[in-house]
Amino acid sequence: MHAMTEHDYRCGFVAVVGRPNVGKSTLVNGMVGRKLSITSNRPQTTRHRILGIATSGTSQIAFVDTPGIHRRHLRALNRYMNRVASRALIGVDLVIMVVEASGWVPDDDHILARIGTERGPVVLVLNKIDRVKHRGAMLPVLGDTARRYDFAAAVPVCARTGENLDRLRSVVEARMPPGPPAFPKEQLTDRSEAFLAAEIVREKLIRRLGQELPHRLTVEVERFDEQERRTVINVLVWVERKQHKAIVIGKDGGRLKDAGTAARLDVARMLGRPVHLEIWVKVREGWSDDERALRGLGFAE
Ligand SMILES: Nc1nc2c(ncn2[C@@H]2O[C@H](COP(=O)(O)OP(=O)(O)O)[C@@H](O)[C@H]2O)c(=O)[nH]1
Ligand SMILES: [Mg+2]
Repeated sequence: MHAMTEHDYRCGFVAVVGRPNVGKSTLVNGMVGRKLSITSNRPQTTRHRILGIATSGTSQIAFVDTPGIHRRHLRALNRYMNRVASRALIGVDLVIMVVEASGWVPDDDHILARIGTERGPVVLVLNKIDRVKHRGAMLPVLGDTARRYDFAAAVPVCARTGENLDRLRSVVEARMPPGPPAFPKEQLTDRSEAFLAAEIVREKLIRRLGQELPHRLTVEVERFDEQERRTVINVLVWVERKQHKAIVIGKDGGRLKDAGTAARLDVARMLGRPVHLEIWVKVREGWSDDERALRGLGFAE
């Protein structure tokens, strides 16, 4: 047996790509073992590039969570998200492409085409195996995907429960370049606590809204104040129309209150201390198709 030396350590960057809703953010959270990136079955849940850093005794792997690539309704916000998703591929050591285990769909071809061929190995993750009735049903899907691209590996997982993520970790780790850790070992992300808190507020709201409004809503931290006993956070929720504001607030303020309570509990758990959270909903007409408004709201590359 030989002792682990500095030369055996591996460190690298992995971009996680795929069409919207396949479970990219759930997967990154699972690999890090902490919820960093918000998830929902609504469109545009992930809008920014978010690093999830998984450090072990043998490796440090920085997973780059990305927005899904959008092909329709290209407002300024969608174009921003597409740029973020494309740039996330630059300089990574490996790409994880996530598809649903139930089978390849035409939009997956579009993602594959955007990955290109000069990005190093591409590992295919077949997610949501919990929805596949029996394992035998996976065989034709695996055969089909193998014909589409020379994937370095294909790993079926359930990101939601963590099933088979160990296997994925070793498949990825084996392909990371040797090198010392790039981040301190306790660092889990490149994002601030204020950013993560605002994202949690957005998650709680969009999970309580229909399919359309989540596009039209964004969050901004106005105050993040670490006091002696608690952290005081003020969040602004921006919508595009008066009617949207009424929907977000809900009857007798019920929806906002409910989302606020859920968000406060999650943020307090994340920070490990009590949180006082206030949320205001404001209208800013057309913010999602206005480059300048977007930059002011934190959509800057
Ligand atoms: N059944 C099932 N649902 C999952 C799994 N992974 C993610 N989901 C759900 O799929 C939806 C989209 O997940 P998300 O991580 O936000 O997808 P993203 O848009 O690719 O980042 C959410 O409702 C998740 O809870 C899984 O392994 N099984
Ligand atoms: Mg996501």
